[in-house]
Amino acid sequence: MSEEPAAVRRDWSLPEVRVIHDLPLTELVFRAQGVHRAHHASAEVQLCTLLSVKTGGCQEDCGYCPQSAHHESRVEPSPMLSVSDVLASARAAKESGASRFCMGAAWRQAKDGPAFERVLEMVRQVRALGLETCVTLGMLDDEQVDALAGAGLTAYNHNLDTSREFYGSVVTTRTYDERLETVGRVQRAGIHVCTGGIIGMGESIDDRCRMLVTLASLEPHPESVPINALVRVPGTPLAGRPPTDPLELVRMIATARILMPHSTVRLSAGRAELTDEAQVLCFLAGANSIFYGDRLLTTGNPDIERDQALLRKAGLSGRPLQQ
Ligand code: SAM
Ligand code: DTB
Ligand code: SF4
Repeated sequence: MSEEPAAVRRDWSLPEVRVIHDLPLTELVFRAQGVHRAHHASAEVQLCTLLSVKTGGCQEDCGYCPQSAHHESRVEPSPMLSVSDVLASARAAKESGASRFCMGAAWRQAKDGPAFERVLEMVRQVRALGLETCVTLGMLDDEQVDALAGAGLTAYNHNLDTSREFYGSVVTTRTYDERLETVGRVQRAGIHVCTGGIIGMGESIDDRCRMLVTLASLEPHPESVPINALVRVPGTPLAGRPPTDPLELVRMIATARILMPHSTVRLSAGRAELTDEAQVLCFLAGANSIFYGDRLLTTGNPDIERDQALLRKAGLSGRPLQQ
């Protein structure tokens, strides 16, 4: 913790962010690492395990997502998991060293009734294990946000995905403002917000920087910021995109770290295609969280043994449980 903490800003302009993003990579990573160690335990990585509790058949048309009913991606809709199945996965995640358990549902918006009640019970019981608990259920109204807060939810994931300008090229069934409204509701209820985006969908570098400007304008800054590299799933409209250059991921992570010094920055989807060296460069650039476990929601992730070996080789350790 050698540097004076930089003042947190919420008024970044696109040109300012673009200058940072485009710095020589060594300079950018050096600066990001300085911010990182001023605010975080520099050898600690948060391990979050993801579980899809309601898979497929989603009404939204998000171009990247295999769970959309609009695409040919052949993720069969499946019934919602039981609370006891979820709890068994959460216990296993805890035993493997995860400190956060994140549950996803392929919903446009959470609907009141038995399914939502079941999610609340999942949150209560996962929380009772001492794990941080996160859910991502689509759009929420005020009552649902309050119910989730009452169940002890730690964080709500709701990604902005990209810039306002590029958003309509990827999703047409909801608006950017609807996304921001849910994020605002969650923040007002005092639940931590986990919000970030995806690179590699055909957006420009300015689009990436605009998304970071918007994320860094939130009050408070998001507690966590997932940076996903597009997983190109056959049958989705974005399946034919070229692979994301890992160094572009490094730039994005470093810029997010500099803009949002206190946030946990998560190196999220896309790790299965990254080498150990590329991942370590992401950690050097300020990433301090990963999804940990053999699967993301419907696609693969490095297995636990590979991640444990990576952390060991790099001399990093999982963030301890905070009781
Ligand atoms: N249905 C809810 C929603 O959209 O908010 C929650 C689940 S949704 C799958 C959560 C996030 O996963 C999306 O916002 C998107 O950022 C990310 N995601 C989905 N498919 C992806 C893909 N193929 N590659 C990278 N990230 C993806
Ligand atoms: C986030 O930013 N990435 C996660 C989590 N939040 C919910 C989801 C990644 C999904 C990748 C594609 C899949 O496995 O279906
Ligand atoms: Fe549905 Fe979420 Fe996938 Fe969009 S990202 S299609 S809202 S599950």
